[in-house]
Amino acid sequence: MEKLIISAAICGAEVTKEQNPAVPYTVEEIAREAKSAYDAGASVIHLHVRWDDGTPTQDKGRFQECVDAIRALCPEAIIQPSTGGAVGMSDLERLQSTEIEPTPEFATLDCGTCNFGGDEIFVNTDNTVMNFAKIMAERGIKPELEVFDKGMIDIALKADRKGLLKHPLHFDFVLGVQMSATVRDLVFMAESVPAGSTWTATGLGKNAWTIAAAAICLGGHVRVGFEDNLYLEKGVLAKSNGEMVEKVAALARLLGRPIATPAEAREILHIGTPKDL
Ligand code: KMH
Ligand code: ZN
Repeated sequence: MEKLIISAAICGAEVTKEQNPAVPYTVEEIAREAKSAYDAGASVIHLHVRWDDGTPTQDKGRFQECVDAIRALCPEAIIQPSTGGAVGMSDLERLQSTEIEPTPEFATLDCGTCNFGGDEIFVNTDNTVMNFAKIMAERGIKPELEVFDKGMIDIALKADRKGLLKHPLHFDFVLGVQMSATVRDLVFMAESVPAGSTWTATGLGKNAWTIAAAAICLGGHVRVGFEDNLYLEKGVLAKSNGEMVEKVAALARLLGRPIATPAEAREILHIGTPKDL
């Protein structure tokens, strides 16, 4: 089995300091959270950014500042900007995170529209998905194919048939938003991607830990962090993203699966180093 890549989704666009005071907003807080995750074993930092008051933004300048601050503290980390942003943002606004320097090695590509709770809908039409895939291919950015249900795997495969994706494909199964987050669902998703693909799994809320353990056993990779879950265990707020990454690393140690360094993660994911870009 490959070594385990741990991704830390340190901030997200939706969670707030009212829910957990450790959720980062400022550039310094975002860099601090990235470092806590990196030091605990995360090789990928999935990045959203905020203005100082917590408002989510895809502003290119703010992304640049946050990426530079993270890079200064975590020189080898694979920084993965979100192109999803927050519900309601335009495609042009969302794509700004891919325009920073150097060009990101890795970024998310959301592969369909989904219900986001209450009246919220996260809109990704087929045209948006194909357009984002094309732009990322032109910029040499490896997409992490964010799939919230099986239909989104099929939309990603449509982009693949159009020649917009390079193999091996890499998926992130985001379970617990639109599709439920059970081990059966995870196995179904893992069996639905093309042979040779790599995948990460994310379980929302309390499902973070069962999904992490199952992904470790199944040979997938794991994402945790404040974007997806605020609690270390029932009733106990996590004090940092690092605490959550450390819990995944402990599970992996118990289950005998070594953790990938950033260099090993780049090899597993078939992405270049920042110097190559
Ligand atoms: N915040 C969600 C609306 C991504 O990062 O690509 C979108 C999201 C997915 O988090
Ligand atoms: Zn995200």
